[in-house]
Amino acid sequence: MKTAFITGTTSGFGRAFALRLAQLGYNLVITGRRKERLDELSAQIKKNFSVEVLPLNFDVRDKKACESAINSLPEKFQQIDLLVNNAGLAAGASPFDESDLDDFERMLDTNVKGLLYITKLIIPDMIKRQAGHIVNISSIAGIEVYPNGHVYCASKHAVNAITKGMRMDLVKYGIRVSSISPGMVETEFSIVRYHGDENKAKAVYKGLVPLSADDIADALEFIVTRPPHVMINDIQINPAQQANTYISHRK
Ligand code: NDP
Ligand code: 8X3
Repeated sequence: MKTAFITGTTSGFGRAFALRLAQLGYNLVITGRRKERLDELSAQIKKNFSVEVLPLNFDVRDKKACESAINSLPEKFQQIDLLVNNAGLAAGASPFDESDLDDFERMLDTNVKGLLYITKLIIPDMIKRQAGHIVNISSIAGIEVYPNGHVYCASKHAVNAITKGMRMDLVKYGIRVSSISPGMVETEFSIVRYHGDENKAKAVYKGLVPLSADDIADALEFIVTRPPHVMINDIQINPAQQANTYISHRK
């Protein structure tokens, strides 16, 4: 049985990935900061699927916490076959000059540095085994910059550069590196982005049918179920009513 390590499973894509990978028969290490949600997801997976689940509660911005979580994995979870770097956020959507430096740091520390901490800790074993698959969750924001997107877009452009660089440097070890680049998906993403303002969050999806976390789990399933000789580099996926980061057809 294969084991997957997923960051950010307390909500949105990460939760949908955990349920989908459990359905595909993966043992799971599920992670995030909100412990009650991790415990609830763990119980749900154990009840419905015959897989092993290890919930690990830590902040990906905390390098020491990442080290102690990964370096103390119980033996049966030590061989990670699939790493899904999903934990991330946008904080704020104001013009650059009106935005908050703390928000910039939260995004860069989570979306970029957190991904680096986790990946560096997980790859030594993949290199030893000359096998493994890393899927980084990027965004349409990694492809195009949009007004008021500045640092969030920068963080996802960084994810894309890191993904391409990792692919070049890890190919010799038989490690596949993929990414998923979605447009608008209704999760808790916009609630977090607007600092808890649910009305502003709802307005993001007004007049269109956004993607769901399950649509993104479909993309992940496609990537991880290809035969070993196939590497999907990136899947770009938008709602049908969204052409790019700033052109949407709203009804
Ligand atoms: P959600 O807000 O629903 O989920 C985000 C997840 O990331 C939560 O489980 C959260 O867990 C976790 N997370 C955030 N910060 C940290 C942290 N410091 N340490 C550990 N875990 C953290 O958003 P989505 O599911 O939509 O987002 C998932 C990924 O998809 C992100 O990288 C996002 O940028 C990307 N994305 C989202 C799109 C969208 O439209 N929704 C489109 C394109 C990409 P907790 O708070 O419990 O720690
Ligand atoms: C989230 C999608 O368009 O808000 O990454 O940047 S978008």
